[in-house]
Amino acid sequence: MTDAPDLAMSDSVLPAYAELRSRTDGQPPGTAWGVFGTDDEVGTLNLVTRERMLAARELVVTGEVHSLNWRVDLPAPSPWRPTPVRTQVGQPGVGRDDYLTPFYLQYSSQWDGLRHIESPDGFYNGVPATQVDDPLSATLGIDVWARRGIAGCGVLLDVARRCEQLGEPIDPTGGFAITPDLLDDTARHQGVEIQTGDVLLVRTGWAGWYASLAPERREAAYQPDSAQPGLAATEATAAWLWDRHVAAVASDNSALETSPLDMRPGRFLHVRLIAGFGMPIGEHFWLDDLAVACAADSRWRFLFTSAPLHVIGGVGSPPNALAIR
Ligand code: UVW
Repeated sequence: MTDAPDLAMSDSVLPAYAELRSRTDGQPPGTAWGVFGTDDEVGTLNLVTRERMLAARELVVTGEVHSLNWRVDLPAPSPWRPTPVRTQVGQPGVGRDDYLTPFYLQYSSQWDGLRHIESPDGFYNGVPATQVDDPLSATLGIDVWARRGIAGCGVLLDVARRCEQLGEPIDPTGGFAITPDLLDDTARHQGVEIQTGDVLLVRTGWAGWYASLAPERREAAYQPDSAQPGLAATEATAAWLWDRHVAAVASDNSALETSPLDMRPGRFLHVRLIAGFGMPIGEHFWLDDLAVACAADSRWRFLFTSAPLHVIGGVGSPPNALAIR
């Protein structure tokens, strides 16, 4: 928490999305550029303050720890990145080392950092592409979050479970779009409130379904054009996330938003969240075990911790995320 402000930013200081949308101060409408400072490289993680971390202590009741990291080699094969293979080396009688090849930092469970996505106006806070692509520059690197660490309140919205209860289970191959109304309905039904600075986890059920497939069926199940459930890739979703002032949002699918991705201007949620708000997006988080535990005692809030890898100038990172209840 070395870089965290001492006190929570007063919530009244944060503009509503409607204000971001209609801003006329020279910054792109719909972005949060400048809200956390013109040179800020932390983004919405600024909202995870010491005060909120202290509040998160109250959420630890039973001491259960749930790792939210999926196996580093799942999903496999991926249509986007080569699967890491572990090689063990060493000296018999002495010890062993091992390494992954290749080690894409955004293979399995991952944070998409602020260097991941470029908007037509540049990267988060107006950082130009030339700076992100300059090998001598680490601006917006994942190392900023690594040094800070992420520790605060987490909240799970188990949308997959809610849809089952409604008698309309989510088809993991159908591209179902989770709307703000459904997020609100899920929260209401769980009796939980999203609070400023929360790390929001959204369970679609995709990773659990994928993991249940026999290995020989997985390649067909995950193709570049495969449909997956996810957040509706709309401005309304971005507005909902901003107006709840979540610090980060993660899910158990491949892209947080619905797949296949629509990268046309205005249709790609990644751009609004990462480049626009400076909001970390988590993907391929393993949420099934946590969801079972939360449903068992109806407690959906927990202490959330994540230690991104300290890769200078990194674009993304495994989250090393834990939910502690
Ligand atoms: C996918 O790999 C689908 O998304 P991202 O590039 O955000 O990891």
